[in-house]
Amino acid sequence: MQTLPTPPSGSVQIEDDRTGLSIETLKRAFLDNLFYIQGKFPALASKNDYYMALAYTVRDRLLRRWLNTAETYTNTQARTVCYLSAEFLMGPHLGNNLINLGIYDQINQAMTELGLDLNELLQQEEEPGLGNGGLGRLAACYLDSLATLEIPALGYGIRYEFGIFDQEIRDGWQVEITDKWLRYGNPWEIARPDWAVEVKYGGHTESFIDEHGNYRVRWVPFKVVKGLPYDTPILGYKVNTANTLRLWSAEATESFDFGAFNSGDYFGAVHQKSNSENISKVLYPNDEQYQGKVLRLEQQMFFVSCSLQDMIRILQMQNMSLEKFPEKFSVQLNDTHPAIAVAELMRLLMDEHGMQWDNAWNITTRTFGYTNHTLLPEALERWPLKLFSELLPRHIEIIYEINRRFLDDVRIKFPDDPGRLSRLSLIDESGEKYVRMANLACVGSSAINGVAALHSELVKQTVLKDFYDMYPEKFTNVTNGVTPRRFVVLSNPRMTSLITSKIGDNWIKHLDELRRIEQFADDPGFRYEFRQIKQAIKQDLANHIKSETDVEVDPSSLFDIQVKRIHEYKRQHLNALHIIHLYNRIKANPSAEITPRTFLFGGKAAPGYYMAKLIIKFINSIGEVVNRDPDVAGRLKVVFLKDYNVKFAQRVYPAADLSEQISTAGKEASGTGNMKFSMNGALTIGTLDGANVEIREEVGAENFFLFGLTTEEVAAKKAAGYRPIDYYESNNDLRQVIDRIASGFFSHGDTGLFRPLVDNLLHKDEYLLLADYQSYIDCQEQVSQAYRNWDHWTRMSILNTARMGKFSSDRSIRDYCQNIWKVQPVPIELKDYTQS
Ligand code: H53
Repeated sequence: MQTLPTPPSGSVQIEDDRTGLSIETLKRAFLDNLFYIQGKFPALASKNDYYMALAYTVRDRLLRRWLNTAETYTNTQARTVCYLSAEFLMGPHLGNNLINLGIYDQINQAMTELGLDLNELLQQEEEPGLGNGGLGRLAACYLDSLATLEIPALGYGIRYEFGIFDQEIRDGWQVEITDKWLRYGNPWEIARPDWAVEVKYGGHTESFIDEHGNYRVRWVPFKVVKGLPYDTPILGYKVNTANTLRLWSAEATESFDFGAFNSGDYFGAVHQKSNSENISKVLYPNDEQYQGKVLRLEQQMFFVSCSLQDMIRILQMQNMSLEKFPEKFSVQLNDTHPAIAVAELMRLLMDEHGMQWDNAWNITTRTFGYTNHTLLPEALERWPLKLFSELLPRHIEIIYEINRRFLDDVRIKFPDDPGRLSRLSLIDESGEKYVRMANLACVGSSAINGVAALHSELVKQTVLKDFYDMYPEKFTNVTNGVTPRRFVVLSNPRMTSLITSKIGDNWIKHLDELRRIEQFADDPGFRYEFRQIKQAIKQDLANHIKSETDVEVDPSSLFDIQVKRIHEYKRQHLNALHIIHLYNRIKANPSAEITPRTFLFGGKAAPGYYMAKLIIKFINSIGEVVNRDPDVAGRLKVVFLKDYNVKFAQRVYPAADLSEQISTAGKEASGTGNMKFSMNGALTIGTLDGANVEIREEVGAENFFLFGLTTEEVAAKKAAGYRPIDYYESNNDLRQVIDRIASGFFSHGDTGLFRPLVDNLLHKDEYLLLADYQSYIDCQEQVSQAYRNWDHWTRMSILNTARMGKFSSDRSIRDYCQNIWKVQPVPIELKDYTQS
């Protein structure tokens, strides 16, 4: 290693190798980390060694901000947001940290000078896939915005050893591969064994009278698991705030049961250990599908209890009384997954800290807010009472008491209404008994919100109607948002430079300022550059597709993209019907005028969701036929891109011309992919569902392709007895599409393969594909026509980007801070530890 020159005393400031930002210092620090952390020198180093050395170099530059932040929060006893979420879908950290630190260019330069390619090193990072889809990614965007807005915040979740599975496609089918993301180590986290806590399960409770004559309960558990926190710094954009994502990993309380070990039961001794560690082993891979597995409830209890105990520790460390809990912390429940927190906080306050019920309840209800993310009945969590009581015997007692008092309040407000009482009860007693987690969350929170304007209205009218009648003042809306740092600046550097060259870079923190590029929408030079950039990005994606799938796609064709979890309500198969419609048109008349299109799909299906997996096979099978039919002459290409994740999403959004947001109205709570596409200049084809409604309002109806039934129309159609077969029989074109599938044309003559899909569409069609079919096809025809006028298309595209300010997650977080959390920014000053 190079030795540092000694400066003449007092005259030269040496840049510290762990904080300095000059190219020379960065290079030196990088080589130092390669040597001392990876134990390699350049001749021996792998790409991963280089990635790790760079990650540590960047992490060093975060640490001062992180520690300054922690110190400031402690000294000021700052009010803090705690975001409780079973999922955090963070995506790769390196690129984002470079952007937020403002050192992307310096690092790029330093790597180039060392003969390395920064892009290659960025690709090397194994992303932490600790989430399924929208809900987990939203949590990650919110952490970015909380830090950027200098709001004291902690994200609390689970450090799954295996995140969302990697998806392979074999013979057109999805195959799941274990995600071993920790295999090469995780440079972004720091373990904090000092702050480990214990979580109890099972056993029984005993009551006793304490020395003050109070009735108390003692819980004698069957097993105790240790929760070990791992912290990851979350730096805001160009601020000194670095908040913490604290993820809990489960361990046995004793690595070995020495009793069993000494008596010769080696297996039994190790078994207890591995049993405990199972709790944080793997993320459940279902999105919006409740899974009544005991391990899942163990996971929920695990991270919730660890996190609440951690908050109490923080409070005590700051010499604050427990009474101050709701002033110190605002705790947000991300869906019902952490809803057990309501009972657990009650238990901690009463059983562990000797508080009386009324006081504990007052503290609890002032602490929590609950966000609802879905109306789908299959996603609503309800635990079989027996399973719940066996695992959490103390919590069920507390829930009964909450329920008893709550139902008394209901009786006062709504006398003689037994139906209402049974719907509102925390226990479902209509058949087999269940604990209703949404009801627990509603009773125990002071605020309840949906995630888009339409969704929040539907929440009040449908799933939580009785709660709305009971507590109308608790209900609000916070429309979702996404971070422009990751999804514009990092994903789309070319568009970022173009915009910044015109209006400066203030928009990155104040996305409303993007409006200022509206004035260039009619400037031919600007339009030209905007379009050139899109073309270049499409070319890059085309190259990637070629290398991944060997399919050649035309970068000047319309890139029509649908990437998201595969689910029937999201209607990837409606998109597929449109492809077959176009294909049939070509087959009927090979010289038909067809706007060339590349259809791109990506997304994972829950491993147990048969229909979703069949839809993947269906899309791949269509691609197989269409991509090689000489009549098509390359005008249509269909590609399913495997293993859609955050890293890949960042390449995809900027390359889209058309964004498919085609869920049945009333089913998609918000959607956030819709926002990421539009910010990057894609036009949307969509229904009046979720945040599409608000996106259309913002970008203007003339810059949005709308089709399909409204929520009310969907409900009316179903109420009137929807018969999909009527659409099949009365629409020739639709009939030809369905018949083509049923004939085995896309399945090598096998008429059985896609029969479940066809039968479902003809005889059930829960998501009304056939009812929306013609409207969708007509709308797609308008898209094709519009794309022929590139200049006008580009204008619409620019206006989409310019008008997306509302959908920055900074705006969402401001809404939460003002209306729900009541928390203020705490700016962080940089203190130089190296001098002290
Ligand atoms: O949450 C997103 C929404 C999206 C909704 C999604 C979601 C999950 O990913 C998982 C469970 C759940 O209840 C909801 O489907 O519409 O945009 C963030 O709010």
